[in-house]
Amino acid sequence: MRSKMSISLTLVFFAFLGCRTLVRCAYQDDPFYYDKFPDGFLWSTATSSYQIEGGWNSSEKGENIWDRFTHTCCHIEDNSTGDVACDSYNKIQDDVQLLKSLGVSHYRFSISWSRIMADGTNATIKSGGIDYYNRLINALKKANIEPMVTLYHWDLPQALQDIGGWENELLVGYFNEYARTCFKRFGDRVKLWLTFNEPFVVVWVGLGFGAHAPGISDRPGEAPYKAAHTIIKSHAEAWHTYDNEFRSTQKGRISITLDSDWKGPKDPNSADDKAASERAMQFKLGWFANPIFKNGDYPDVMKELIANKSAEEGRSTSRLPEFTESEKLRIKGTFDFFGLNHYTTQLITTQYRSDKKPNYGSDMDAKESQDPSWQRAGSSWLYVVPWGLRALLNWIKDNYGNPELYITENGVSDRNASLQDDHRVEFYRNYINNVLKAIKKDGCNVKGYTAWSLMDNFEWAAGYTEKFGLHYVDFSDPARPRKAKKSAEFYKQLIKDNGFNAPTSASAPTVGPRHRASSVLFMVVTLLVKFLM
Ligand code: GBH
Repeated sequence: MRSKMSISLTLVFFAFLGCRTLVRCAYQDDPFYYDKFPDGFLWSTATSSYQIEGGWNSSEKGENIWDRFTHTCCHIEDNSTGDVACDSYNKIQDDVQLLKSLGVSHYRFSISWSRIMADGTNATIKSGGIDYYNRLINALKKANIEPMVTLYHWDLPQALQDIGGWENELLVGYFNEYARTCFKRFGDRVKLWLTFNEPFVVVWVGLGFGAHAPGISDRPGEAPYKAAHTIIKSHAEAWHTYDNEFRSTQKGRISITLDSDWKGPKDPNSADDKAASERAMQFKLGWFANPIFKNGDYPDVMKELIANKSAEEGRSTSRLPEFTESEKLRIKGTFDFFGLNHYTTQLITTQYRSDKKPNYGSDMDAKESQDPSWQRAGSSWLYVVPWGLRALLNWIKDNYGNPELYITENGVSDRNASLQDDHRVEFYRNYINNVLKAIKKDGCNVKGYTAWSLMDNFEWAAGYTEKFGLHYVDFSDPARPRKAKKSAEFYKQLIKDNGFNAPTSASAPTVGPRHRASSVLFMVVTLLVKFLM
């Protein structure tokens, strides 16, 4: 009786106060939140080697899988290549100038493996490539910008693909040698490292359906699992190499960057949709995060579903490889923070496969769709759903013990050459506001944010048709001039303010004293109700 009364009392206050600090309302209904980010919050922007550098055969650089892929017809939408791209190989000063003007504290870029080791091994170390990254890192340090360096952003030396690529376990050793060389050569100045960028995309888009290099698509139920297995071990070994040989002197931190969409239940009130959403999250983010950030092994639901389907297909073993007990111990906890790339959201329902064809895509018994009201972008897969980022950050907090987290990519595309990119300003404003809410209202341990990308660049299979830049690049001009878009000005101001200043006009929605008073009142009542119950 008394508890029933307390519940109705609580409900009345929920209704009275609407979406307030202590009320769990739907993220999408939560109004814009004006506040600052915590002191020391890290602001960054990112690029990757193949997408910007060009100089594809300079300084004895070896061929990599993206050179091979783009030089072979017809994988790229506009038949373009990264041969010149933004010509960043010759434009260090220009790029650093853009970064200085933005006022970022950090710059995330990647090292091209085949620039450092032409065939991917110690036998072919190239001083020209090492020299390029030394000059870039020194220019950044001089400008007071901290480098955040990704070792592998998809451009595998072709010679290593020729022996089977990530499906060959020998790559664990080769990657470790490459990582060690980078720590040795650059670690005196680089204090933030990422082993892999988005291993999911490497194994699924590259080796599952083949839209990315090396373009393998004949075994979508096997190759991705096998390659992921090698990548997870490679990551773990490189982490241990840093931990054992470099951490005490270089005092940096190292992790991996995983990409994840938010895969929410289509009907949030349906238990079946919620279970499907959970499966989809575990099959995408959990595939890599569960071993590294949780227990050294794949998520239970993956092990179970893939084993069942493998048996159904008449196999004696699961298509999902197993880690040995000592491998699990070696993998578990190989992170110093959580690196996260995020762009978009899908709605998930259950769907069982109709055939017995082995395919990662149907192993999870889930189907995705989008809400028709969601705004589109220049990429067909990218729907603008700002609250999805907050939902995802909370899912990570709840599943992996609220690790320190850096958002290492977030951004939006268009197909315009316009500098008036208002839609991108809105995108950043709303996504970053959801990061702020995740920190301040939900207690997520987010330490930094990175905008993708510093400038328009080679967008993989889409070539130069999809643009993600804060800066416009004229790819028809051999000098590749860069120009700030409106979004660059917006990001610059946001960094300067370290958050969102409340609008001054009286009519604008604010988070003022009235809100604070109601929050306090609400807190008191909640405590009272809890006490009574
Ligand atoms: C990131 O991937 C990458 O890290 C970055 O290099 C890239 O430029 C940026 O996002 C923008 O895309 O259309 O079927 O070929 C984000 C994940 C992976 C999403 C590839 C789009 C294309 C699938 N992306 N995917 S398809």
